[in-house]
Amino acid sequence: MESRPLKIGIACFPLIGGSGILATALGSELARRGHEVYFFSYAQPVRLDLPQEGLHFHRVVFANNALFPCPDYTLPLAVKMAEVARSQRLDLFHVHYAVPHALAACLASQIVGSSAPRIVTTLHGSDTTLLGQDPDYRTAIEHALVHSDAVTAVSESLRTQTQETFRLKRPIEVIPNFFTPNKPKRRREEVRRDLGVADKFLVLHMSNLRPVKRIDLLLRTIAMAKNRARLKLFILAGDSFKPYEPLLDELKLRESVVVRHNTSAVEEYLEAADAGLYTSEYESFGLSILETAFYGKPVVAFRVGGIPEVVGDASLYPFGDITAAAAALDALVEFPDLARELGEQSRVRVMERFSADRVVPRYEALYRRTLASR
Ligand code: GMT
Repeated sequence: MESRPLKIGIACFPLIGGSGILATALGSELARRGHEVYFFSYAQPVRLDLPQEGLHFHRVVFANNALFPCPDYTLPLAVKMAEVARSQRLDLFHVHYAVPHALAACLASQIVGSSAPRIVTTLHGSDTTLLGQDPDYRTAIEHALVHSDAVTAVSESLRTQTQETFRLKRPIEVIPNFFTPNKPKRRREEVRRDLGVADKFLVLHMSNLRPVKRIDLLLRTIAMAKNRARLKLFILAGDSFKPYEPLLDELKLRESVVVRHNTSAVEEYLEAADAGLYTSEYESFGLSILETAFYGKPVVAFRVGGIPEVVGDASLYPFGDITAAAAALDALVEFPDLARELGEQSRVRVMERFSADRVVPRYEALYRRTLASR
């Protein structure tokens, strides 16, 4: 198969959130492998380090024409993608989420005409789990999936759910997320001192705090732990923690919880932690869980969505069983050697399955297959 470097347009959300983080990491890896990568988004993705050879960023400005009562994103995105596809002769668009990115790619492709880039769409979850249930969006998502040249899902669980939701005839390939740990800039002891955790057992939670993350269950799990006085929950929040302040007081957890906001340098906190706690009611994959495991920290979580595919089944509990989750945390606090051993097992597992070297070539192979079938 031809192996010339490719010109790839990536459309993603720029926010702290797994899909944007994955798309950004993928773009960087592809550029490092010699491809030219063009990002499209309304802001520079949080972990996109520019300048890097082979990486380009095209900002999309929301259209706020006085003729229309509300701003529009999909049209300006499609136009920008079409312009760059023409001027740079892009081979393909790799879009993260059907709405709005694959739809914009479909429109861009129609604008460009016969030399249009191929479209690879990666599903991260909400196209299927949320918008797929909404009649206002469902048809649009189906259209985008049918008109993509290839569709991938980040877990087997999401693939199954997508096939059931949309009854698609087309194949969906599972290509899981990957992660490359960075070396922390500060030492573990320094970070722990800064967080005021001293010799406490540091339990990390990283998320955007959306309702699906069930922060109520996260706090209640800590409140149930027998060893609550010996641990600290550190929440790295991608959004405001304000809605959960009353529950913090109700559960008398002020002393047990530290919250920090919007940081892209997660590695030093991952290194400083002793374990991870995730209480989502659904995760198509759970990129934060993968990141936690990559730093050798044991993860306590519920057995939902794609999480068992990431960390295996052993340390997972039925959704909502905070008694079991709290008992698991207690055991880790009481037996720190066990915590380290479980963390190490988890690290070996994820390194084998979810390193960039394992996963990125699968995307490259898919791109080449898709182009070959033109
Ligand atoms: O839920 C989030 O944290 C954000 C969301 C996103 O769009 O970034 O995450 C989704 O995509 C990630 C990357 O594939 C997955 O790791 C998350 O599990 C998925 N979130 C949900 O399924 C709720």
